[in-house]
Amino acid sequence: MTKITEMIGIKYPIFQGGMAWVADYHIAAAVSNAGGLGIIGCGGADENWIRDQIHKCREMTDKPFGVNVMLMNPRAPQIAEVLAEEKVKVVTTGAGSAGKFIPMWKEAGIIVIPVVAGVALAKKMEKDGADAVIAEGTESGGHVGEITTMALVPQVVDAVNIPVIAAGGIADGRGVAAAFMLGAEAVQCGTVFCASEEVNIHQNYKDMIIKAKDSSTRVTGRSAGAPVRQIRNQLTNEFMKLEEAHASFEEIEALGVGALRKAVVDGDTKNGTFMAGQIAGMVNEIRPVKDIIEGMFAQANELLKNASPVC
Ligand code: TUI
Repeated sequence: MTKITEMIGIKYPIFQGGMAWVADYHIAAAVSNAGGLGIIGCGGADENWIRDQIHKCREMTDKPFGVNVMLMNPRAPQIAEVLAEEKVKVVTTGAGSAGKFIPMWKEAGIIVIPVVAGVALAKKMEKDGADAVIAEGTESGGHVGEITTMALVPQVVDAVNIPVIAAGGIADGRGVAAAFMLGAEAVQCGTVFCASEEVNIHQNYKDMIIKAKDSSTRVTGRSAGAPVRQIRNQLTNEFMKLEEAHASFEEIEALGVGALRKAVVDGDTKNGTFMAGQIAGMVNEIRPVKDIIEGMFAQANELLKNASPVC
C-alpha cells in the first residue's frame, strides 16, 4: 500500500500513461481490471470522443480509471468541462500547465495529477491544488522534457509535499524498485503497455517496439518547441534533416501532422510517428496486461525484500 493506492483505491501502484491515439478504453479498462490505473489519453481528440470513451470504459470496468488531457490540444477547455461533468476519478495532464483547470476539477471531486518535467512546475502544481504529480523523465516516449528520471524524481520528491509518481524508463520490477528508492509512491509506464495484447494499435507498432534496441529512439521537434521521442525510421531521418537545415517551424510541423495516426491506425512504418521510450529495447514480447503488472510487482517485491546494505 502506498499513498497513491490509498488515494485512488487501486491494488498496484502503477499508472498506464495516457498516450495520444494509443490509450483508448481498451487498454485503460484492461489496466484498471488488472489492478492498476488505466488512463484514456485525449491527445488531439475532441470532447465528444472522450465522453464516448469514458462511457465505453465504464462498461468494461467498475474499477477506477483516469483521463489524460494533452494541454496543447486547442479543445482542452471543452474537454476539461466534460471531465468535470462526467466526474471521472482521476485526471492527469501533460504538455503544459494545468493550473487554470484545477479548481473546476477539484470542485467536481476529481483527483488531479499533472505530469511535470521539472521542479518549478511541480511546485506550481502543488500550490494550485494538485493531489500528486507525475515526474516524467526524458527517457519517456512522446513529448519529453530534458531531465532524466534518475535526476528528476528525487528532486521533485524533495521539492513538494504531495506524492510523486515516477515515469520514464520503467518497464520491469527493477525500474519499479528503483523508483521507490528515489522516493516515488507509484510508477507510470507507457511503452511496456504498447507491447500488450489488449492495446488497440496496429501490429506494426507493437513489432517496432519489440524490435527496438536501447539506441533506437530519437527526439525530434526540439527546434519547433515540441520535442518528441519516437522510434527511429524514415520520418525521423527526414525530421533530423529539416532541423539540421534550420527549416521553419511550419515545415517541421507539417511533416508531423497526422503522423501518429499513420503509426497507430495504418501501421505505416516509414511515415508514422512511433512514439516510445528508451526502455523499448528491453521490451521484447507481447504479453497480457495482467502478466505485465503482476510480473513487475512480484519482481520489485522480491528485490526490495532481499535488499541488503550496499557496503
Ligand atoms: O505530454 C506528454 N507526452 C506526450 S503528449 C503527446 S501528443 C503530442 N504530439 C505531437 C507533439 C506534441 C505532443 C505525446 N506525448 N507527457 C507529459 C509531459 N509534459 N512531458 C513533458 C511535459 C511538460 C513539458 C513542459 C509539461 C509542462 C511543460 O511546461 C509547461 C509550462 O508552461 O511550464
